[in-house]
Order: sequence, then structure tokens, then C-alpha cells
Amino acid sequence: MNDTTASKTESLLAEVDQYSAHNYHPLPVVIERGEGVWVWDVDGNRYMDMLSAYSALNQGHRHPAILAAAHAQLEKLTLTSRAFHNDQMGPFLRELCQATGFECALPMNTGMEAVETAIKMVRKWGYKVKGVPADQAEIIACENNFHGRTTTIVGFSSEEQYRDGFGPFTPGFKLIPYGDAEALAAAINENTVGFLFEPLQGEGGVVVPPDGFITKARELCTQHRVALMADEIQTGLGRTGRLFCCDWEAVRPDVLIIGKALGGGVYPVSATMADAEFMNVFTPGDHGSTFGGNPLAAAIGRAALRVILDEGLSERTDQLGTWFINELRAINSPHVQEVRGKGLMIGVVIKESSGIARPFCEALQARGILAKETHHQVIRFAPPLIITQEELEFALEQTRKVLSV
Ligand code: IF1
Repeated sequence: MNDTTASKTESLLAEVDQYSAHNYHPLPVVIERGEGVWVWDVDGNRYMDMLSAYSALNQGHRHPAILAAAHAQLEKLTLTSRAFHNDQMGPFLRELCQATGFECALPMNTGMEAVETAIKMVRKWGYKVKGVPADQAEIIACENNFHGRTTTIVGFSSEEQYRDGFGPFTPGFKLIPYGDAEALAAAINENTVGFLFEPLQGEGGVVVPPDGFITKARELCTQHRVALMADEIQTGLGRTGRLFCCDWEAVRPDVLIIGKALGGGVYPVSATMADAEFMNVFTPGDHGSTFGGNPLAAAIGRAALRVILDEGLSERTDQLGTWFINELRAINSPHVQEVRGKGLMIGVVIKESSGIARPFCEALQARGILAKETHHQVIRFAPPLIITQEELEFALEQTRKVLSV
């Protein structure tokens, strides 16, 4: 880094430090360009993006097919609100329903909005269809969950920092230990309307549930007429080596919540999927969003989904991820307690005796790899799913050097 470029990074960091809320602790890198799995900072340094904006970049930075769809739509129409129809939303929702096997979709923008949509839909289904007494509906979630940052959602977070100072919270939520089917069975009562879970916990530290947990949860929810609500915002769209993580156990949830990569790394696009039994509880005016289902989002969502399907990203993720996890384990690093995950959603757990994960992420940055820690001890690896074997070998080599010191 020479003097002028150093001042460029430093002046940009100082600007953000002065004008931005301090709600993040980013790595000290200022990115100005991205292409595929690579990004370049303002000093011209190249890095491999091993975070993919928390799995919102499964198709890589600026995928040409997604950019082409965005540019074409920008030349035509970008926003109508839902007060009028547009020519992109119908085809987008049809393609989304065909790809996921659900009868209906409600388009939103961010993941948290799709989660809130699912909560409202399942609660209303509980009252109108299941017959739960007014305001008595309960939804079960898991400890160490992450479903977004709204006040209702953080209200059932088990992470104190996500709750501190934001109360009072929305009632009607219970937590069970993640992956504990017996606890789920015990928590269900006649007022339970839904079980909201991540099929693999991302922020919780890339935690894979015990084999068969999702199947057991499906059985219990069917038995007690409880909506199985899968939050696949991070695990979905190929990330774990199947189109959806629930596919690993061939489980069909009642409600499927997707986002992040549905926007192709270009635009916020999310959706809540369900069959008519649930979706029909919404009547005109019940729920909505200024931008939900807008033509630009729909055109981009169509292209983003097509890339995942046409480029077989789920299948290649299964192969590449299996190889990468095995090679990371084979490093046999004295600092590593465990390597866990599925597909290209991987967590390298650092032993407490080796300190926290952040310094390892900083060492990786110095070697041209951008990775982010989660929950102090875990280095999260989640590259774009278009990564090549050769690029993954580069990431492995740099990781080997950092973990072997
Ligand atoms: C942040 C975490 C990841 C998600 C799941 C819903 C949402 C997310 C499973 C909400 C979002 C993002 C949010 C972002 C960082 C990132 C994150 F560290 F926060 F927890 F990925 F693990 N369900 N996750 O992972 O989607 O409203 O953000 O579009 O808030 O710091 P969103």
C-alpha cells in the first residue's frame, strides 16, 4: 500500500467512522469493485470473497445474466407499488412456485420482512383455520436462532446483544434447544401454530442439527397440526449442496422463507412460500410493502433463480463443499477444534486455547481472503457457489498457511 492509496483507504474509513452509526465492526478493507468470487479494494488489492454477503452472492459478484436482466428492466419499468399490476411479478412468482413446489408466494424485500410475513400468516392461520383462541397463538423457535433484526424477531433471540435495549418484545414465542426433537414435542400445546427453524444455523455458528431432526420436526408438526416454518434465507438456493437444506432429509415444510441470493447479489428480494391453506388467510389490505414484488426485483429474481437452476449450482456446491470440508479437516491444524457445515456453508471452529477467530480472519485478509468470524470462535467460509476448483484450492492454500502457524 503506497502513501496515496493508504490515504485513500484511511480517508474512507475515517469518513465512515465519522458519519455512520457504529453498528458493525467490519474488517478494515474498502471494496470498490467485484467480479465473480473476486473483489478489489480502493488500493487495487484483490481478495477472494469467502463470505458472499452472508450467502446473498451465491451467483457471485455481478453475474452477467443477472446484470443483463437488471439493465433491461431498468430501461422499462422499476416500480409500480402493488396498487397496480406489473408484467414481471406474475411470471416471477410462477417460476418461484414451480421451483419450490408451493402453490403460492408472497414477495417481499429483505429476509426479515419475509420472516415477519411468515409469522403473521401462521398466526392468522392459527386463529382462522386451526381455531386457536384470539391472541393465544404460540410459535416455537430455537436457541441460537437468527431470523433478522426486527423488534419482534430479536424478541425471541437468545443472543443478549441482539435484545439489549430494544424491549418490550412481542409475546407468543418459546425457545427450545436447537436440534432437540424431544424438547419440540414437549413444547407443543393446543395453541402452538408454528415451529420456526433454520435447517442449519448460520449466525449461531454454522451448526448442523442431528441427522433426522428435520424429519422428526416434520412428523411432530404434522401430528399436532403445527406449521413447519423453514427459514432458508441463508441455507437456501444451493448453499448447502441441495436447492434447499430441507431437501437433505426430503422434508417439505409448510412455509418456506427465502431471500438473500434470490436477489442475485444485485437487489433485495425475498419471498414467503406456502400452499393456499396458509396463504389464503391474507385478504386485500391485510399485509404489504411499498417495494414487495416490484418489477425490477421480479426481473432480477427471475434471473437469479435461473442461474441457480441452469448452472446446476446446488450439485456443484455438494461436490466442491465436500472436497473443501475434507481438505480443511486434513490440515489437522493445532488451532482447529472442528470443521463443520454442509456444501459451501462451512464453519472452522477455533479452540479457545488459540484465542478467538477474528485474528485468523485478519491473517486471511492479509493473504487475500475475506472471511468473517461468527460468535467469536468460528471462521465462516461461504464463497459464491460459482467458485472454481482452482479458486477453492487457492483459498485452501492460504487457509492452510494461516492455520498452520
Ligand atoms: C446482519 C447474521 C447471517 C439470516 C437468516 C433471516 C435473516 C438472515 C437465517 C434476515 C440475515 C444476515 C443479516 C446481517 C448479517 C447476516 C447474518 F450474522 F446477522 F446472522 F447471515 F448469519 N434469516 N442474516 O441469516 O435477512 O433481513 O438481513 O435480509 O443483520 O448483521 P435480512
